[in-house]
Amino acid sequence: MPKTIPCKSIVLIVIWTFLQVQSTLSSTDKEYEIPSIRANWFKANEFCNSIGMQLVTITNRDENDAVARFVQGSDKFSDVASSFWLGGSDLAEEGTFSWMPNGRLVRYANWSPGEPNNNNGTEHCMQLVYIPRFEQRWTWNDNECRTKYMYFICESKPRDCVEQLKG
Ligand SMILES: [Ca+2]
Ligand SMILES: [Ca+2]
Repeated sequence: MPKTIPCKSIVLIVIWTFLQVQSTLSSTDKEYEIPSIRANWFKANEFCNSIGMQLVTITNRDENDAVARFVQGSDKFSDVASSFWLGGSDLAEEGTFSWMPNGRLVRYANWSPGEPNNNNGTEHCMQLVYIPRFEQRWTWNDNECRTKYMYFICESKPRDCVEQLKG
């Protein structure tokens, strides 16, 4: 083994490692599931956790599209009107939405026109909506967290760094 590794090699190794980690973090790696039960937002969080997943987070347009495609392919989808809980809320601070599973602020957002409206001062939980007659196609609404009988979307939890490097 040489006593010193050329700097160029180190740079290449760092770049290669970075690219590997990046690729395992891409949104396409997420697995989604829509359980067969309907629930309020709190129970939806609990249920996803109970099956080793988490309530879905959406951080960019591609992910919103991926979730929409998944929902469309499921038997819980109605092309007349569909809504599903997402993992975001403004329960911690009114008007500031964050993703419950990881505590991150909602930066990318895809609200329906006029939403979030915090209707009656009691809407704090996010849902994905598909109601074509209202021109709402995979956009978001805030709704009352205790609204029952709502389907919801779970996603696989992010793997930690060690697991990612193992592949
Ligand atoms: Ca609110
Ligand atoms: Ca609303």
